[in-house]
Order: sequence, then structure tokens, then C-alpha cells
Amino acid sequence: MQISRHPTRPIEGQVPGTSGLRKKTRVFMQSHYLENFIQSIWNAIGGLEGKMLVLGGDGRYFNDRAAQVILRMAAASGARRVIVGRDGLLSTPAASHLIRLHGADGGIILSASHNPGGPEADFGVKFNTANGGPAPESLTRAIHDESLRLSEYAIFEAADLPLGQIGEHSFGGMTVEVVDPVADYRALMARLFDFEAIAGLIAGGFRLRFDAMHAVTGPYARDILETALGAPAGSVVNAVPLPDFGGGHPDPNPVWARDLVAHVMGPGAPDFAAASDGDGDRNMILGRGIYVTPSDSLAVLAANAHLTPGHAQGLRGIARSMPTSRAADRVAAARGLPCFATPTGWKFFGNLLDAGHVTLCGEESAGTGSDHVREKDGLWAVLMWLNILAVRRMSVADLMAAHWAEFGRNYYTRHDYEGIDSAAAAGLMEDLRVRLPSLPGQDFAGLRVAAAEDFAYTDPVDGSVATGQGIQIGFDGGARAVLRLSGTGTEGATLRLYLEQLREAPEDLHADPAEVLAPVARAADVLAGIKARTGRTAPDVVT
Ligand code: G16
Repeated sequence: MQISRHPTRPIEGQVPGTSGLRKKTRVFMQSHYLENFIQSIWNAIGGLEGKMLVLGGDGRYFNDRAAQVILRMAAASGARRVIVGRDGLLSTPAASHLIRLHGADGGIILSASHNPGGPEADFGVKFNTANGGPAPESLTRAIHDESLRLSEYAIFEAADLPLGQIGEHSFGGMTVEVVDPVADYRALMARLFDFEAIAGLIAGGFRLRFDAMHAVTGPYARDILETALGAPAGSVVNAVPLPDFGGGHPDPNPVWARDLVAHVMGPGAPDFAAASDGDGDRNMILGRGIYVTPSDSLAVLAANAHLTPGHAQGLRGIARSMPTSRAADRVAAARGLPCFATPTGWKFFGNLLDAGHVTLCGEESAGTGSDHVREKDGLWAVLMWLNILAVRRMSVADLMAAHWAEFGRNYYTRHDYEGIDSAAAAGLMEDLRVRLPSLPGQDFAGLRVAAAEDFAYTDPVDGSVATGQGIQIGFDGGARAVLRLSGTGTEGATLRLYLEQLREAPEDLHADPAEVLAPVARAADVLAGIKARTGRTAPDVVT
């Protein structure tokens, strides 16, 4: 085996964010860029000698090239075995499952998630650890540190592997096993859910549509929803993964999946619709005439999980990211379950899941999952919903109405100000931080601040502390505004403003969320000076 050791120099900015390293594709394609980052991962985990990894990605532009480079670098560093999805494809939850199933030492997932793909768009690399979950902050920091002292990387000089062929290939001293990306994941879903009940629902005339947004979930959704569960061919739309996702943002929300939303709001709407993102870990849930917010979806899944075989024993606890609405907390309180609020980033759920403190986790950013893997899981959420609907035999709209009647309704929306000047964004947050102690008791646009904090989290399992995780403002009357900067963008800064208002009176449960939340939005704007500091008169994206 011929191994080359390439001299290299540290590259600035290889700092993993909320979820892995995300950069413009052209940045990743620069000479040594990908190689430097991968070698930094190998170094940070103590080398690859004798180790087993899982490798796959969401199929975006450069996925195929990056997979070949990573395999050659794994062989050069002494890995024993790499399990790779056919054509280098694996959804994020499927990769997490394979790591756990095979007891691998970790895995590399090639994805920038919901960010667009293509030579002028975004690419990303995530490292997941042996529990199947995203690398914790201690490891991402170590990877960055390694990237700053790198002087060489090792690569096996060999021709490309035929990743389209399922089976084992010997590659230098390493074995590469190319697997069907769907098969093991389908088997896991069949254990967690009552496929017979869901198939019965569909056979009875229940109509569904799943929009795979030309991203990785297409093959999974076709195989499970159409082939295994009997949804008519064509129920899964945009099912073929494309390197540029057909030119769209593979982000399942009412903005980027507006065609699907229009479909459920129009004549001839199906009973149920859903979409997933680039790498298959996000989900959006819709019913005829209704959009379910991700925060509400988490609460509904928590309240009904016991109706599915995978959670028939009930839940141990629930975790949500801090900006996610407190709808799930209300279910937890009613059922006497522990409830945790973590910083944004699925990596913060890992310890809670591993220690058995929680079973369900969810985020406002369209992520829900359970202890079956250590990532959020889009298709899992869809199957959970279908299983619950198959048992409860009611429409999505009726299920939501019943849920709000029982637990109250946490009206919720998120405003994103994208691509704003990084210094202006940092200044806005810093200024707010400084003013936090003086805010309680002050009125802003007619709302009085009850509490204000800079969210910090102490992991109850390992005691690690994460500070500066978003500013949380509580107002009299149960409203809340949260401000934080996104950690997944690749251009300038994105300011996220999360707005929430609880209503419990029966006559208040079916109002327009935008109207209910308008006073909170005004108060947050005046309080933080969003318009004045960013120069923006309105958010770019409202979900
Ligand atoms: C990632 C993380 C999520 C997070 C989301 C948004 O999701 O895994 O935990 O909620 O980013 O993060 P931010 O608000 O910092 O942009 P994904 O689907 O992009 O991997």
C-alpha cells in the first residue's frame, strides 16, 4: 500500500458550529481543505489504528469526491473497516443507527443539512462518536485545536472505489463494506412502529404525501411508505436525491416547502403530509388545512408515545432545546415526567439519552427524535405521527384541537434575519447581555419584562458547562422572546428571534399565531433594537 504524507499548513476557521463544519462548497474544494479537517479529526480522536467507522452523506455536490478522499485517508491511517452507504449515501439518522448497530468507533456524515447544495452553495462534514451522536463540544474544540497545529496528512494513493456496488472491498489494509443505506434503518422502524396498523390506515383510504425535497430521504420514504406500508406510488414526491436538491433549499418549513403547504390547504388535500431535509433528520408535519409547529409536534408525540410499540412502556423524560416552545413541558408536568431545556444543538441531548434521563427530544428547528438513535430523525417522526393517527383515528386538526384543549396552546413563531453584518449582530447581543440585569420591571411596547437571562447549561451527566447560549426574556402574562445567533450559517450572521405566548382559555385556542405574537415581536424589537441595529425592517424568513 502506497501512503503519501503531504506537508500542509493550518487553515484558519475550521471551527465546527452547531452541527459540524459548514462552509461554501468551493471552500471545501480548495486544495488540502477537506484533507486538513479530516486529519484533524483523526488526530483529535487519538488516531484511527484498528478502528471501525461509518461513512455516508446526503448526496449533495462534492459528496462523492469527499467520500473517496476520506476512505483513502482512513486506509492511510490504519482504520480496520469502514461501512459506507451505497454511492456514499446515508441519512444522518441511518448513519447514527449503523454506528450503534455495528459498535463502530464513530462516523463521518457529509452534509450541510438544510442548506442548499451545489458548487456555489454549501457543504459540511460532521463527526459522530461511538454512541452514534454528534461530537460533543469538548471534541469539536479538540478538532479545531488539531487543525491549528497540523503539519501533514496521510493519504493512500489508490484509484476510486466502486461505491455503487454492495459488498466488501479490500482497500490497502482496510475493508470497505458498501451497504444498502435503507435496509437496516427500515428494520429498526419496523420494530418501533406498528406497520400493520399504519398499512391498515392507508388501505382504508387515508391519503398522505411526503416531500423528500430531492434530498436523501427519497429512497428511505419510498421504501418504507410506499413499498412496506402500501401508500400508492407517487405518494413520495421529489424522491430522487440530486446534487443541488433541484435548486431548492431542502429545508422542511412553510417557506421552503411552500408547495406542500399550499397542497394541504387547497382542495383535494391529503389527510397527512410531511417533508424532510437534506440529510433526513428534520421533519415538517401537516394535516388537511393545518401546519403543526415543530414545538407542538414534540408535545403531541410526547403525549401519545405510549400508543406506539417502541414506547409502550411510557417515557422516561423529555428534553427540548431552550428556544423550543414550552408545549412539551406542559405534557411533562401533566404526566409527572422530568423535562430538560438544553442549548440549541442535538449534541446536547446525547448525555441525557445515554444516561436514560429522557426518551424523547425535540427542537423548534424541525427536529424530533428518541433514544432509538442519537440524532433527530425525520422519517421516524413521520412514522410516529402515522402510528398515533392509526390508533386514535382522528384527523391531524382534531388531534391538535384535542391536545390544546387538554394542555393549552403555546403559540409560537421564529423570525430569522439572515446574512446580517456579523459585527452588528454581535454588538446587538453584547449590548443586550450588558443590559440584562436592568430589564426586569421595564416596559417595552406595552409589555413588561418579568425575567431576563443569558442562558447557560450545566450538563447533569458530565457537569460540562455551556454559556452564552441565547438571551431569554420572559414578559408578564406568559409571553417569551429568545434571541440568539445561528451556528449553522455560512454567510454573515443570522439573528434568530423566537416568540411564544401561552393561551389556555377555550375561546383563545384557535387564533392566528401571527396576531397573537405581534405584541411580543414588537416588544422584542424595541427592547433589542433589531431594526435600528441591523437595518432590516422585517425578518427574511418567518416560520
Ligand atoms: C442543526 C442542529 C440543531 C439546531 C439547528 C439550528 O440542525 O443539529 O440542533 O437546532 O442546526 O441551529 P442554529 O439555530 O444554530 O442554526 P441541522 O438539521 O442543520 O443539522
